[in-house]
Amino acid sequence: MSQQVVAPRHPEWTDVLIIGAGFGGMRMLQECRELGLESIILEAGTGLGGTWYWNRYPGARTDTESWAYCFYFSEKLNEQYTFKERYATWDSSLDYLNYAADALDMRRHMRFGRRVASARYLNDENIWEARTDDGEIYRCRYLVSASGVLSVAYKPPFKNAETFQGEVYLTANWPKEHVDFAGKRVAVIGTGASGVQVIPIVAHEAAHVTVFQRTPNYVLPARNYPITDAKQREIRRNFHQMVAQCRNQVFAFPMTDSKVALKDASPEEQQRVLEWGWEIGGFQFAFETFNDILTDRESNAIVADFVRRKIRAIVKDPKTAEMLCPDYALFAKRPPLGHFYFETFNRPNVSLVDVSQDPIESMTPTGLKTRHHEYGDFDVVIYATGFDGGTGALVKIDVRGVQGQSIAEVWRKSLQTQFGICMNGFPNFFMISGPQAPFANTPMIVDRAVTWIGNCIRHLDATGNTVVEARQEACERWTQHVQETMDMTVLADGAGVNSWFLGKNIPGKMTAPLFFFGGANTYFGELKKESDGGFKGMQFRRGTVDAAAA
Ligand code: NA7
Repeated sequence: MSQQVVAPRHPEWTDVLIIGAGFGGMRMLQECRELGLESIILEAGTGLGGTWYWNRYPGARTDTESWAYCFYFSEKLNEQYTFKERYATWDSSLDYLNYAADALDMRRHMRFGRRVASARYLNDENIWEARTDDGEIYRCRYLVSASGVLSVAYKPPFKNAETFQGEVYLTANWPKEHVDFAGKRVAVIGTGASGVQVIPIVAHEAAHVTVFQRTPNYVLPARNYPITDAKQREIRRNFHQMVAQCRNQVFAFPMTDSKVALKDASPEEQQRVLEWGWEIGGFQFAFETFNDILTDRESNAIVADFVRRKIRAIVKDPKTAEMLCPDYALFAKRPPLGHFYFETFNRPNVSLVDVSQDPIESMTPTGLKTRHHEYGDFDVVIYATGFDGGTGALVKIDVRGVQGQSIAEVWRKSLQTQFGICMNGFPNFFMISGPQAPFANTPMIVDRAVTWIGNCIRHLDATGNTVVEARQEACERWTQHVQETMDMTVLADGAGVNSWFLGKNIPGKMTAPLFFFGGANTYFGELKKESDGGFKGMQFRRGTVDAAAA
């Protein structure tokens, strides 16, 4: 077999090379402009949008209110945009990002169809060199990864997967062409946030949908609604208030954390407030009702019981209802928002199969086999089986630091970062939404991280230095803090239920908290403290920056 030899091309120079043209990459591009730095974004897709470019399955939408899932640096940008629904569909999110790219003239910095395969730090020149998988070479002063928290899809390696004769789709890599389910028998594997969104929509069209569930989820009602003109005016009027609200909320949502502990309320008051939360929907159910749901096990158990009662009230078949009832702490796994999810199981064309004790092992030409059963007769199989979250994207790229060590090797031994933004041994390298940053309303996390990166680069310049990296002690401190804060919440229980917050959903992946759950608002405070205090956790020094070597 002849092997294609790709001739090395002349490296292209830019001050900042950004990987990924989603929210993070675009926000970084804006910061580079403010810093007066030239930047290029390399994007694997043929268009911008990141998550919303790839996850275009029917039903895909945000779980954050659309008007708070945006760029926050320009009121004018949002004033001229009309949000359509409480939760933006994938194409509305894409529309917003495309609108922003045009309004801010960002496209000329973006190169599409470029997948970064490797990046290495060149010690002598103090520059980064990145290569795409088709052989392009870029050199830069700063390398910024905005490659996404959930961008590497996980597809379980079922035996004989290739023998299935029907159509196969992955929610995380959905085709651009319309997929027709009319009259088809569809199997959906997975009931996380993606499965929960796709199942009700496909059920409207398909002849039959069989849902294969391994772990049931606490699906909270989203209570979506169209945005009226009056609501739109209110959104515009309250822009700054919304930004302030997000910065103060534990998950950076546009809501106000309750100041009341459930355990301090009477049983009647508990039920009254939870009913209110259930009706108002979304994450307000968890955050505007009581403030101890994530930290107090007894309070959590009362709320979990409340949700189970709702499931039993909605789902008519008692056996199905029981299968849909989770028995672990609410938030030990990320609770999805549902759009008539539980109601879907009352449809005559939807059935639920519990594979928790009888795992799926292989595919057949017409369906799949668990250890004890065979399920056949499917025209379509949809995998909604999640992501190699947090670390997946950077592990896939061969990123090498000062000693030639790869991020994959380093993280295999121990995951340690400063704020999920930078690492020891990887100078002038920044991660946007890297592991150990909060998992919350992503655009806000990204916004604060990029502001911090911008200030760090300003500090570097102001001190006459050219090399910056996180101090090892600072990374150890942050890692310990990430662990301790996680241990203070019920999220630590995720270890027992395959939580991707801990890397438990990927067989063989090291288990560690992949996100900071001490509160997004606390995180923003920590970032500010570090920046205002002169970046004590970072070490700055002089090195050559040899653009001429590029
Ligand atoms: P998730 O939340 O990781 O869900 C993946 C689902 O796939 C989940 O129900 C898994 O069951 C299931 N799964 C994974 N492997 C298997 C096998 N081998 N057999 C059966 N079922 C399996 O990913 P999503 O894409 O839904 O959501 C990820 C995030 O994206 C979401 O939280 C939002 O923030 C956006 P399990 O629960 O592990 O037992």
